[in-house]
Amino acid sequence: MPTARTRLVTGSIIWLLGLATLTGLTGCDQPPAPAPTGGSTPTATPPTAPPPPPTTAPKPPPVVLVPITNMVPVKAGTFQRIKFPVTLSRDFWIGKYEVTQAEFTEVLGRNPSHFTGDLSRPVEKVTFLDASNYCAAVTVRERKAGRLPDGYLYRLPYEAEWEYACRAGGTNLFGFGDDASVAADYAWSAENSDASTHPVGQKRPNAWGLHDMHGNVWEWCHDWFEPYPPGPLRDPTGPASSKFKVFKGGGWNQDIEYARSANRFMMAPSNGIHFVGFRIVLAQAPPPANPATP
Ligand SMILES: [Ca+2]
Repeated sequence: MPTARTRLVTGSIIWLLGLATLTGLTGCDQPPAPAPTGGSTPTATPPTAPPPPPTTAPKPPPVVLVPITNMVPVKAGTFQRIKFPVTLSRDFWIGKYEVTQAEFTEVLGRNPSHFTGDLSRPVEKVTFLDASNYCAAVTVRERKAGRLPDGYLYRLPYEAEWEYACRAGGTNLFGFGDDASVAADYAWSAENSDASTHPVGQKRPNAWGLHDMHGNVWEWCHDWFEPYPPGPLRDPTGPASSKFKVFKGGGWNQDIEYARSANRFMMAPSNGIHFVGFRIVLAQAPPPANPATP
């Protein structure tokens, strides 16, 4: 029979076990329940979207060179100028015709010519500066139009380029040979011009397809005028400075003998006269260096 003391001890043990159960003290290896946070309901965190790729402007398509109408490609090469060879190391383009009054007027908005009435005549009474400004304006226009890549430009021909194109591979006095009696087929000169310019391209072209290289109007070149350096030249661009600029090719006002490929004349760059015009070149820029020897 349990005694009263035994019943008291047994009852206390049962009471303590019940208390432990109610207060959660059922084992030290159970992790504590997480404490509620502010009473709010936990929510799932949405997955983070990957950052967008860095935005870069689309690359513009490369500019493809599109020469203006009537530019004739000329291959690099060598020609004989008096005693010495002159080498042009890079291809270029040159105008098939002298620049017309229509072209000049369209680009610069004025026509300085003496012989009016037909805009297909070559422009004349242009100063060297007028001619250079025309080339610069065409360069800007073509660049804006996306037809002229960086590194190319329109400009006046260097004297060596002009003579090389005029000779068209020949070694004669004229691009058409040495026989001046056939000159009337190729050139407007004092003998047949009736003291006037004529619309460009009416005479036969030279072997490279260029018209009026002899006659009609003389043509401004880029170079300052000085005697040529004695010796072979490679890509000559003329002296650094002088009083006068070169013009070439003869014109309506003078006999055909003055239109020889090698002949040259000169005038101050600020002067314009009614027998001097120009044609243009398209080439890589900057211009080639000017070493004294190849
Ligand atoms: Ca001419």
